[in-house]
Amino acid sequence: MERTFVMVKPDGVQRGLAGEVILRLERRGLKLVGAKFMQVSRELAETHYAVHKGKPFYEGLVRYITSAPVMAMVWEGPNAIQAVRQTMGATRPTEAAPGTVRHDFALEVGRNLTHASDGPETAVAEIGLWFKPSELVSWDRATDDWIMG
Ligand code: DAT
Ligand code: MG
Repeated sequence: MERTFVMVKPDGVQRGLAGEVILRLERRGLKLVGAKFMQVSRELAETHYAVHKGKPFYEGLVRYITSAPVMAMVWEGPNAIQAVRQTMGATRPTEAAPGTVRHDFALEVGRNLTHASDGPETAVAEIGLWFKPSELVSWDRATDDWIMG
Protein backbone atom coordinates (compact mmCIF):
# COMPACT_ATOMS: atom_id res chain seq x y z
CA MET A 1 0.00 0.00 0.00
CA GLU A 2 1.31 3.42 -0.96
CA ARG A 3 1.07 6.73 0.88
CA THR A 4 1.35 10.23 -0.54
CA PHE A 5 1.48 13.75 0.82
CA VAL A 6 -1.29 16.10 -0.32
CA MET A 7 -1.84 19.73 0.52
CA VAL A 8 -4.73 22.08 -0.18
CA LYS A 9 -2.82 25.31 -0.67
CA PRO A 10 -3.93 28.69 0.73
CA ASP A 11 -6.04 29.55 -2.32
CA GLY A 12 -7.96 26.30 -1.99
CA VAL A 13 -8.65 26.91 1.70
CA GLN A 14 -9.60 30.57 1.15
CA ARG A 15 -11.98 29.61 -1.66
CA GLY A 16 -13.69 26.94 0.42
CA LEU A 17 -12.41 24.11 -1.75
CA ALA A 18 -10.68 21.97 0.90
CA GLY A 19 -13.82 19.86 1.24
CA GLU A 20 -14.10 19.48 -2.53
CA VAL A 21 -10.54 18.13 -2.74
CA ILE A 22 -11.14 15.74 0.16
CA LEU A 23 -14.45 14.64 -1.38
CA ARG A 24 -12.80 13.75 -4.67
CA LEU A 25 -10.00 11.76 -3.02
CA GLU A 26 -12.49 9.95 -0.76
CA ARG A 27 -14.77 9.09 -3.67
CA ARG A 28 -11.80 7.83 -5.66
CA GLY A 29 -11.34 5.24 -2.92
CA LEU A 30 -8.22 6.63 -1.29
CA LYS A 31 -8.02 6.52 2.50
CA LEU A 32 -7.14 9.49 4.69
CA VAL A 33 -4.46 8.56 7.24
CA GLY A 34 -3.40 12.00 8.46
CA ALA A 35 -4.56 15.61 8.33
CA LYS A 36 -3.76 18.95 9.86
CA PHE A 37 -4.92 22.48 9.25
CA MET A 38 -1.93 24.74 9.74
CA GLN A 39 -0.07 27.90 8.97
CA VAL A 40 3.16 27.08 7.11
CA SER A 41 6.39 28.65 8.40
CA ARG A 42 8.93 30.10 6.00
CA GLU A 43 11.39 27.40 7.11
CA LEU A 44 8.97 24.56 6.32
CA ALA A 45 8.05 26.14 2.97
CA GLU A 46 11.71 26.48 2.00
CA THR A 47 12.46 22.87 2.92
CA HIS A 48 9.39 21.57 1.11
CA TYR A 49 10.20 23.53 -2.06
CA ALA A 50 14.02 23.24 -1.82
CA VAL A 51 14.12 21.60 -5.27
CA HIS A 52 12.78 24.83 -6.79
CA LYS A 53 15.25 27.18 -5.04
CA GLY A 54 16.84 29.54 -7.55
CA LYS A 55 13.99 29.31 -10.07
CA PRO A 56 12.28 32.58 -11.02
CA PHE A 57 8.99 31.59 -9.36
CA TYR A 58 10.57 30.33 -6.09
CA GLU A 59 10.11 33.48 -3.99
CA GLY A 60 6.53 33.90 -5.08
CA LEU A 61 5.87 30.24 -4.40
CA VAL A 62 7.17 30.46 -0.83
CA ARG A 63 5.20 33.67 -0.25
CA TYR A 64 2.04 32.03 -1.62
CA ILE A 65 2.33 28.90 0.48
CA THR A 66 3.02 30.84 3.69
CA SER A 67 0.36 33.51 3.05
CA ALA A 68 -2.57 31.77 4.78
CA PRO A 69 -3.44 28.35 6.27
CA VAL A 70 -3.23 25.10 4.35
CA MET A 71 -4.74 21.65 4.80
CA ALA A 72 -1.89 19.11 4.92
CA MET A 73 -2.84 15.46 4.49
CA VAL A 74 -1.56 11.96 3.89
CA TRP A 75 -3.65 9.65 1.69
CA GLU A 76 -3.19 5.91 1.25
CA GLY A 77 -4.13 3.39 -1.41
CA PRO A 78 -2.82 1.24 -4.25
CA ASN A 79 -0.79 3.53 -6.53
CA ALA A 80 -1.82 6.47 -4.34
CA ILE A 81 0.92 8.76 -5.69
CA GLN A 82 -0.10 8.37 -9.32
CA ALA A 83 -3.82 8.35 -8.53
CA VAL A 84 -3.67 11.61 -6.59
CA ARG A 85 -1.52 13.35 -9.21
CA GLN A 86 -4.08 12.28 -11.81
CA THR A 87 -7.01 13.59 -9.77
CA MET A 88 -5.21 16.93 -9.25
CA GLY A 89 -4.25 17.35 -12.91
CA ALA A 90 -1.29 18.96 -14.65
CA THR A 91 0.71 21.68 -12.88
CA ARG A 92 -0.62 24.34 -15.25
CA PRO A 93 -4.40 24.51 -14.89
CA THR A 94 -4.84 25.34 -18.57
CA GLU A 95 -3.04 22.08 -19.41
CA ALA A 96 -4.94 20.00 -16.85
CA ALA A 97 -7.53 17.56 -18.18
CA PRO A 98 -11.21 18.36 -17.72
CA GLY A 99 -12.50 16.66 -14.61
CA THR A 100 -9.32 17.26 -12.65
CA VAL A 101 -9.20 19.62 -9.66
CA ARG A 102 -6.81 22.04 -11.32
CA HIS A 103 -8.84 22.15 -14.53
CA ASP A 104 -12.15 22.47 -12.79
CA PHE A 105 -11.20 25.10 -10.21
CA ALA A 106 -8.05 26.97 -11.30
CA LEU A 107 -6.61 29.14 -14.06
CA GLU A 108 -3.00 29.98 -13.16
CA VAL A 109 0.06 27.90 -12.28
CA GLY A 110 0.79 30.23 -9.37
CA ARG A 111 -2.65 29.51 -7.85
CA ASN A 112 -3.10 25.86 -8.69
CA LEU A 113 -4.85 24.86 -5.46
CA THR A 114 -3.06 21.70 -4.44
CA HIS A 115 0.23 19.94 -3.96
CA ALA A 116 0.79 16.20 -4.30
CA SER A 117 4.00 14.17 -4.04
CA ASP A 118 5.42 13.26 -7.45
CA GLY A 119 7.15 9.94 -6.70
CA PRO A 120 7.93 7.32 -4.06
CA GLU A 121 11.05 9.08 -2.74
CA THR A 122 9.44 12.52 -2.51
CA ALA A 123 6.33 11.00 -0.91
CA VAL A 124 8.41 9.46 1.89
CA ALA A 125 10.42 12.67 2.33
CA GLU A 126 7.37 14.95 2.32
CA ILE A 127 5.32 12.77 4.68
CA GLY A 128 8.30 12.78 7.07
CA LEU A 129 8.71 16.53 6.75
CA TRP A 130 5.07 17.40 7.44
CA PHE A 131 3.96 14.66 9.84
CA LYS A 132 5.30 12.84 12.89
CA PRO A 133 4.75 9.07 12.72
CA SER A 134 2.34 9.38 15.67
CA GLU A 135 0.15 11.75 13.63
CA LEU A 136 -0.58 9.06 11.03
CA VAL A 137 -3.39 6.58 11.62
CA SER A 138 -3.46 3.08 10.14
CA TRP A 139 -7.07 1.98 10.14
CA ASP A 140 -9.38 -0.61 8.66
CA ARG A 141 -12.20 0.76 6.56
CA ALA A 142 -15.39 -1.24 6.20
CA THR A 143 -15.38 -0.63 2.43
CA ASP A 144 -11.73 -1.63 1.81
CA ASP A 145 -12.68 -4.98 0.23
CA TRP A 146 -15.02 -3.18 -2.19
CA ILE A 147 -12.28 -0.78 -3.32
CA MET A 148 -9.21 -3.03 -3.29
CA GLY A 149 -9.43 -6.58 -4.70
P1 DAT B 1 3.54 20.26 -9.10
O1 DAT B 1 2.91 21.13 -8.02
O2 DAT B 1 2.52 19.89 -10.14
O3 DAT B 1 4.28 19.09 -8.57
P2 DAT B 1 6.12 21.50 -9.63
O4 DAT B 1 6.68 20.59 -8.57
O5 DAT B 1 6.80 21.51 -10.94
O6 DAT B 1 4.57 21.20 -9.87
O7 DAT B 1 6.12 22.99 -9.08
C1 DAT B 1 5.72 23.24 -7.75
C2 DAT B 1 4.81 24.44 -7.75
O8 DAT B 1 5.54 25.59 -8.17
C3 DAT B 1 3.63 24.35 -8.69
O9 DAT B 1 2.52 23.67 -8.12
C4 DAT B 1 3.32 25.79 -8.94
C5 DAT B 1 4.69 26.45 -8.90
N1 DAT B 1 5.25 26.60 -10.25
C6 DAT B 1 5.82 25.65 -11.00
N2 DAT B 1 6.23 26.11 -12.18
C7 DAT B 1 5.89 27.44 -12.17
C8 DAT B 1 6.02 28.50 -13.10
N3 DAT B 1 6.60 28.32 -14.29
N4 DAT B 1 5.55 29.72 -12.73
C9 DAT B 1 4.96 29.92 -11.54
N5 DAT B 1 4.80 28.96 -10.62
C10 DAT B 1 5.26 27.73 -10.93
MG1 MG C 1 6.03 18.97 -7.49
